[in-house]
Amino acid sequence: MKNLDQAGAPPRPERRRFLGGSAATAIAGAVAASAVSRVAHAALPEPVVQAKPDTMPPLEPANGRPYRPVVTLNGWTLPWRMNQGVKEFHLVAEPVVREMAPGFKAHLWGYNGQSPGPTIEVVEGDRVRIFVTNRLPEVTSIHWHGQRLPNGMDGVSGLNQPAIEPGKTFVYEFVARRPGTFMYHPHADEMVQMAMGMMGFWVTHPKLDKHGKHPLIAEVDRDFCFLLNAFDIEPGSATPRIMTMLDFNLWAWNSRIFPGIDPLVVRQHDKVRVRVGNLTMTNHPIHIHGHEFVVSGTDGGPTPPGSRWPEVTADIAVGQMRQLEFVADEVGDWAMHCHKSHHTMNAMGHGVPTMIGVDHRQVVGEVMRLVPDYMVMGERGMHDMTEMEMPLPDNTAPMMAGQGPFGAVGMGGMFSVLKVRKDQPRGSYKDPGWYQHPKGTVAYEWAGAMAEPARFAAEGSGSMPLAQPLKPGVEVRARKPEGGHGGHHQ
Ligand SMILES: [Cu+2]
Repeated sequence: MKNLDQAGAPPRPERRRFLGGSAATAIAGAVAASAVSRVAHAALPEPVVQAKPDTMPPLEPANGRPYRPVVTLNGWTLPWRMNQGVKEFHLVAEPVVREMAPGFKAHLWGYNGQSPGPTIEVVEGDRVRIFVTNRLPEVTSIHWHGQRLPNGMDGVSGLNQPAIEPGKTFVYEFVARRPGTFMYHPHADEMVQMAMGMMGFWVTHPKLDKHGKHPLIAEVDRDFCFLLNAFDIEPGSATPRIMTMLDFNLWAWNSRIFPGIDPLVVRQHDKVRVRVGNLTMTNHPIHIHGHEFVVSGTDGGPTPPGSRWPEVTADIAVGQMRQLEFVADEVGDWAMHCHKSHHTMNAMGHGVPTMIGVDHRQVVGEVMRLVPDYMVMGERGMHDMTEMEMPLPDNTAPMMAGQGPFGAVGMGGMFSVLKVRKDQPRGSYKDPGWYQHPKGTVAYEWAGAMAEPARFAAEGSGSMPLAQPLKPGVEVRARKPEGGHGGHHQ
């Protein structure tokens, strides 16, 4: 197995030991090239594995037709070899340890060392041959979600092919007929294998005309992609519960959770494309601050320009893919996240009652005499959770974490930051640090006199007069039910 190290990064000592010297400094393209020279005549391409959850620089195509490669958030692109005009890839389905956030490692199933598996990038019209080796303890198969291909290559085990037994390698071969954004995932014991993290991204770049253009697919400066995925991992454990149908507790982008998700770094005025695929069991309204985007493509391909309209949130349903495109013309650190608020939190106990407005001072004293460690959560909202140093079981992601330039961000899960910078070098994805706001452009505390609130005099009473006079007012105090996971399904 070959290891792919980060392009240009100095080798870490432990990696050097593992790789034994020169290979550790190889850049991604060189790895691909050496893989070709060393095994060009072997029957099976040597699989390339990735040991780290870092965002790898775009993999410039070393051979085949040129294209502008994508950047997989906290992921990488699988090198290939050309074999008599066919692009050959080797995917290995296997158990992996994925760092989902610093300090939190999950035991998942994936491909070539990571979950999700590596992104596969090809060009419209390429003939593609993919070797799939099964190193799982049970059968698997791969379905190439969204592709036009011969029926026997569609990967539904039992329907289109026999399932791949443990230890066996199958070969898929087809022509990438349609440009766009695709995914791959098993179609054997699907619920378990997808709950364990088996999935990957696939991008087919367009074939261009003689002017280097495509009528519906624009060239962009930055092209990001990630999959939406979800896990149910009890705090303190490392392996997902596989029988969970809807009640997941970790909402991830490429099996990473905030603050473990890398920022999307762009240069001001860059044309940016973000490709998102949803392999969770619920929809995710993906929201970008500071900019409007258009949906330039779906699962079915590029959208005709006349059908596009500006939005700031795109709902991405289960099994769907969307391409969001915009010009990043506003500098700053812009939040980008799923708009379901509980998807921007990490695992927590669900039976937390609403404590806002409940004064605990007396009760706490009473309880603390009985339980010295007793701590009240959520009395003033849940923000205290971001600063509370609560004892967590080992290998647990904090519920809401991440430190920004002004304090705790109070987010987890499906959250990242779009960093737009005027002086970001072209093609550089290096994190520029926090945005330096020009003087006078940050919200600030009011220090002057407070005006008395002017109550609006003519309050409405609905569209019709009441048939009966009102009884004296009743105040409602809402409180979430305690215990169990009921009613928290999506
Ligand atoms: Cu969501």
